[in-house]
Amino acid sequence: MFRKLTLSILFSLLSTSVLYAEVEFLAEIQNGIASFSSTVLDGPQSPSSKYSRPNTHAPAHLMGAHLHQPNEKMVEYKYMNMSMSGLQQGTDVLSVSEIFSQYPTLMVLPKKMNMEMHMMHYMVGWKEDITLYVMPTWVVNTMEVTPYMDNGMGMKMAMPSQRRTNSGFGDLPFGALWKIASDKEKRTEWLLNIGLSAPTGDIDGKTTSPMNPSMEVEFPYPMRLGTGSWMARPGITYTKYTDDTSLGLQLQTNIALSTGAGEYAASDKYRLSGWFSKIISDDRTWAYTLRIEGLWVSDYRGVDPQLEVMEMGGSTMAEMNPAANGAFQGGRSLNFGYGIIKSLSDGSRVNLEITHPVYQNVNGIQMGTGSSVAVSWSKAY
Ligand SMILES: [Cu+2]
Repeated sequence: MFRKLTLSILFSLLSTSVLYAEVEFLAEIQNGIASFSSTVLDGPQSPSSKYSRPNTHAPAHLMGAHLHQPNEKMVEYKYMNMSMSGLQQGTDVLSVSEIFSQYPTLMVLPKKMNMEMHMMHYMVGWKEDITLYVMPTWVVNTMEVTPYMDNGMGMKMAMPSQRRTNSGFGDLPFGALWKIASDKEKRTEWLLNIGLSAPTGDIDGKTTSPMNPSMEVEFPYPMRLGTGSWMARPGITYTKYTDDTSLGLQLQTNIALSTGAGEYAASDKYRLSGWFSKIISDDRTWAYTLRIEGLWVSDYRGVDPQLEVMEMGGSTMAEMNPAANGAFQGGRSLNFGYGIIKSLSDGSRVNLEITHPVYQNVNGIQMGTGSSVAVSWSKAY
């Protein structure tokens, strides 16, 4: 009885003191963070409070690199356009005859492709160190393909190229950005992105077969609007600020959690970015950004039976069109990015970045990636 009483008194004393310590600790951290954020985000030499410092935002292709104060919201419209053309294997650009000698069953070759995304990015500060976000995306994919006909003597003749477009809502990324560490003196912070994407993008869209206009076939993998699976999108970002510059390092991933409704899982993606940004105008409203990016993309897991099992005239779609082959989707690339960020007088920002590959190594036969543009307008309120 006595022991029980002592224990319960001890326990309640302990928990009270722990609770107190915790409250004090939290208050201290939050004060620290508040003063840190105001120094970091507005900068000691801001010309006027109506302009925000341009380079607290990452280059335009990235997200998940900044937080908002509790109850502060941000809306952003972002447009991205990526082009692809040419055909390569590994790092080599191949001619059509080289491709046919290696893959005699192919009948359709992609010529060029354009992937456009219109994104509405909404962020809201929830707690001092947690910001929530959601990013509905409208996707427009356009591909030009060239069908080939056998001339009966083992030669393939090119037919006129055809263009296909597939557009609609893509997958839905959402999640939380959590500041796990920050240093007021050194003006650094670490953000964790606890992100997911819901498979809201259509993967069953149909088009007419390039070889037979009276036949309907499903779009090949790169033309689909979504991945078909729930994706985990964990990321981690480190940033460091000085009065004029910011430095960032980010690992952002996109990993299929399971094979989705289409019986396949789309590529897992790992993107490692390092960037440098500097304010370049006296009024502190212009900044440039320089970025280097390493991208690693896996092939698809599993296969869509419509593309890789079902035969049409003795061949599957995957045997006739490299874009329908799940083993021809991955690769590695190294990209450079150049951008500018401009703060406007209403507190909003315009952010533009152009990237281009300096090295790319694709799995199987794929189009080479050309330049990519991302431009956004964002405003916090
Ligand atoms: Cu934001």
